[in-house]
Amino acid sequence: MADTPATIYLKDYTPPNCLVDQVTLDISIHAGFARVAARLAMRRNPVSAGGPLKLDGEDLQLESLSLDGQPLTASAWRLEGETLVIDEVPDAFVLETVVRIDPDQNTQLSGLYRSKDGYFTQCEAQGFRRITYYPDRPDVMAKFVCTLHADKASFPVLLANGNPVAQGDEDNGRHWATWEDPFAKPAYLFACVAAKLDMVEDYYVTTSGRRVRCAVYVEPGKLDQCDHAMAAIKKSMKWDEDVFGLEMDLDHYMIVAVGDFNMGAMENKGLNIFNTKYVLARPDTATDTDYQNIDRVVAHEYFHNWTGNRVTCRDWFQLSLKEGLTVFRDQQFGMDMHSAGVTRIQEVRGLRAAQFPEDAGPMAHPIRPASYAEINNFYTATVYEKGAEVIRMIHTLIGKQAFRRGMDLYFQRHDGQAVTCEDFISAMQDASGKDLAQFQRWYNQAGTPKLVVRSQFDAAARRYTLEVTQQFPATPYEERMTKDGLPQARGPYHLPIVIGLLDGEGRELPLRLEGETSPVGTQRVLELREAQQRFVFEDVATEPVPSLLRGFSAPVLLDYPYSTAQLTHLMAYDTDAVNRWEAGQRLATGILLEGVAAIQAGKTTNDWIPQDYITALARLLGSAFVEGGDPALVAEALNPPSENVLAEQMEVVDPDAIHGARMTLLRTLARELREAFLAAYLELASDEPYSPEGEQAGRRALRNACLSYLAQLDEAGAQALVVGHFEQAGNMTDTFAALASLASLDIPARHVALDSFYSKWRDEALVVDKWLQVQALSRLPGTTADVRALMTHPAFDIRNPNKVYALVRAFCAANPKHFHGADGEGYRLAADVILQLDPMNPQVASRIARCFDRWRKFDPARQALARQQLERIRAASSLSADVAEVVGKALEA
Ligand code: B3K
Ligand code: ZN
Repeated sequence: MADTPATIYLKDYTPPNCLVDQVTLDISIHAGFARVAARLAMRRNPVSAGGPLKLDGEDLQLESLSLDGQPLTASAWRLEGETLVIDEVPDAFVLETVVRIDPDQNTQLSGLYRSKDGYFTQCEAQGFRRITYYPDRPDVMAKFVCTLHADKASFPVLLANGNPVAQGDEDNGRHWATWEDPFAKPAYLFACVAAKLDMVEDYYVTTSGRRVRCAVYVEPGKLDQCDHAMAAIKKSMKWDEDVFGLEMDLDHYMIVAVGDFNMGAMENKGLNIFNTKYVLARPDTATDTDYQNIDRVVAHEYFHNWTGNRVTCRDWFQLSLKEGLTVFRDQQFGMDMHSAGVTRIQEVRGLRAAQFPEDAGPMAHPIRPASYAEINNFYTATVYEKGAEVIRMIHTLIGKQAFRRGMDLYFQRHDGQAVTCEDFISAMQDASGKDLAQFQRWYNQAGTPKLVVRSQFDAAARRYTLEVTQQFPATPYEERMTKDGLPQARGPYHLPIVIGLLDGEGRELPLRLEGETSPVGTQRVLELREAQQRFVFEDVATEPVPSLLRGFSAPVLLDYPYSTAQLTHLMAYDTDAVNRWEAGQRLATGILLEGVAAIQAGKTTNDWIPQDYITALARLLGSAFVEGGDPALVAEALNPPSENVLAEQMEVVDPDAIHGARMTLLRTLARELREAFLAAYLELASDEPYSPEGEQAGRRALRNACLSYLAQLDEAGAQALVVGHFEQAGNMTDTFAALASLASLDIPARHVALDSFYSKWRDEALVVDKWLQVQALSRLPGTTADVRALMTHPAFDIRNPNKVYALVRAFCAANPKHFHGADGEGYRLAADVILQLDPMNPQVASRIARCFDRWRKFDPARQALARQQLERIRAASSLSADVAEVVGKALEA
């Protein structure tokens, strides 16, 4: 059995005892190995307690070691595990090392590794130690100069952070290039590339007149897929100047796309490295969603240049300092660039699908955890998405202008530093005058709080009262911390409840709170601080319908006893797009849970679907076509909560009943609203030239939503419509929508479509991923076996993270009917992949392992099957810390 990985605690943080001022790297790449010579100009840290110099290293072969020009004698240094320890160092010194590494065999994709077109790096969080010995921690910030050497014909492009300073040819057909980064940075932001790539460049002139060269490097032959990413860079640069007054600080801003990459992208200073998925796009290869994701990821990485790079994290516990804030910034950018309502709805959907289950499961942690075993396991929905919600709450509580002043103050105080979440909060508090002491609980408490809201209407006194109670039960995180002797204090949260009240005609009421002399607008931010708090509205003539948590103003569960009539009222009249959508989701959830109960009771009818709901959806669909209608919002509203989100609502999850109820609802709606869906489908057809932007994409989203309803009809005519849509599609959005529907239909056209799609796109890796994904998500019986078979198809490669995500993670995370199949085959498949992948790429293996998180929510038979697989994984010899932590916590919780 694998060892339990050691736990690292925030409380144990101590400042580094030595600092690095200057790093001079010389990386020479050869077939089968690379040699890295590092010269570190170091000095003792005046604020540290002293002690030996310790340098992190991983998979390095040390060839030479010298201090101030003198080779170190054997007794002067030692290896403790893989850490290089030197007991005696002077106050200031130069340490030189030469190591040999093997990038060709680096399947972890952390450090320097080989991909199809050359060599690339990924250093966050702790990959730099796989390149050279170094104090690999974010609070050590140094200036870097990097020289690369490689074969010129095979790897004509040599890049590193900062500015190119010199280059030349050398013997044996090799060449070299030196890059210098003028900004001090932590090692996790180091990057270099030696590859054969095509490049497109453009210029952006900043407000202060800096001419920035923007370049996108991609696999040869793919320059026709770079326009959107390039436009996104320039849009992001402009937006950050306009909204936050933040300018690009370098002369070169480069994005390099690579097909083998563990995550989305990486914000290395001036040299971002991206998964191809977030760069390459052409109308026939990428969907509208892909285009939007590219905008967002490009913006995210660019925004990190200030929130993350200029001001970085003191230690990895502070990860949300840069990630939560940067996600918040890319979300604001998304809301400014696309429909604000739809953007926000998609975020809320994502939060419920990924973060709420995480907060309710064995890996629950606060946005700033106080301990971890493997930091790579904490690049989570909690740190990122809940982290962004926490920043958003500050924005709501103090207002846009004070938030901007807080950002300015944060940069004024901390530019060039590695800081903590408290430093950010202090800047916000000092700039706004708002006391944020209690608010900091969001950084330290795990779990999704629940707000229980009850209302009373006193007609005689014309008074409407909302009584809010907060619940925040302890999670396995708090239990674990208590066991570790670090009990975490818990208390009520400080949060904003954005609210409006609607009267019987759907009008917004002017809001006058108790103690105020006149109403202040029709929408208010109520500040909740107490475990129980009451808000009293005066001058209310008739009982209103409350629109609570508008814009999803806090990441909480809301318990308010809405009646069906109130929900349909909100769906029709709420001025807040998120709450209009939310009302529909609530209504659908209630109905679907009744359907689940009916199926569990052995009923096969659909009489649990109220006619009112069908009428409400018909009205909703119609609203897309009236003046001012928003087809994209309607498309969102037509999509009921996913099976996974419904599962979170159940005490014991019944994946078959949930699937059955949801499918019955979709089929019933398809039958009842057939004519409306068909009319909308025809009306929304367009022969405009493709653009991924705004209105056109919204119309496509609604048209494809109608198509997917029609595809539920077990009728030749409807199926022919889907096949026709596939055959005539003029862009990947339409092609993919039709293919996704066909993948769940047991008709000959399914195979014809899948085959023709594959033969057309077999050489376009990202499109092949889509082909794998639609099959992984199929509802058809036999899907688990199909996924297993696809794992041996030439299109699949377990060493490529995108392939694993497209096929295996899609199956495990988004096909609950089959992943949780009663025969246990889904669990076995996942475990097989985790065990095979862990020795190659623990980060990706660990992400698949997270799919077991909710295993205890299922019935005893499924629990037994899941436990069997979890135990089987845990029993493997030499399991990575990544997988060991996830599986260990899943079994312990
Ligand atoms: N900061 C990187 C994440 C790197 C994760 C390494 N395991 C991407 C991002 O959030 O922008
Ligand atoms: Zn980030």
